[in-house]
Amino acid sequence: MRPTITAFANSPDEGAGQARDMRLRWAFEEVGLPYDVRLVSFREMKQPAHLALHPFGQIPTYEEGNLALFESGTIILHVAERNPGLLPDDANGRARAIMWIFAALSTVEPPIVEYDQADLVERDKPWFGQRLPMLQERIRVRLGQLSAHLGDADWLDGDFSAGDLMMVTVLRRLHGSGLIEEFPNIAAYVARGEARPAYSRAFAAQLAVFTAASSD
Ligand SMILES: N[C@@H](CCC(=O)N[C@@H](CS)C(=O)NCC(=O)O)C(=O)O
Repeated sequence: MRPTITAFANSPDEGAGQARDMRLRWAFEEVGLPYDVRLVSFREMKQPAHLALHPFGQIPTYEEGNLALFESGTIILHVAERNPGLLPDDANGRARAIMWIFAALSTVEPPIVEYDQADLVERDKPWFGQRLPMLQERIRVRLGQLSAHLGDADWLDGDFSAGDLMMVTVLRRLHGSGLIEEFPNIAAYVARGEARPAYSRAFAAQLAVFTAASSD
């Protein structure tokens, strides 16, 4: 059954591919699954109809028949488990790929989101100048550890998997910060993910929403 996801009608990143529907779009493109998108405004996201799908009033959501899901990690796992291409066939390899989804979301993403948020809403605060280096250092620690694990491998564990898809989307949030460039193998890893044809199709689809909204 063809799923429907929700995405920002007006993405604050202006089509830079940071909104989390990008993860879903990329996964659908990797496995060749057609999907529909329902665009929602910030106001609609906080209304009862959307809150019934997503109790925290966010995007993305995923609907397929009578199944409704939220949380990008859950949705990626759901798609990866039901469609070949994003998880290895062997049980141990699958478990490790899933481990990397969790690592991306629960170990690498939190300091990156905290840095993003501070950059967005705390720039005019008197403590910002002191807090920023601490936030950057937390990210550097994680990137250093990830860089040591990755070494000169193309992907985190064998072939490209849903774990890489999630990790690359998380790391992309650092574009413009200069932090990725401090770790050349991580920079190359992110670029490798972004060079995948499925990634390009997903990016173009998300960008098209911004382009259409800004020409209205
Ligand atoms: N943990 C959630 C985070 C979802 C999330 O933060 N969504 C953002 C867009 S990328 C959002 O809807 N922000 C608007 C808001 O929180 O009001 C996931 O991975 O799906």
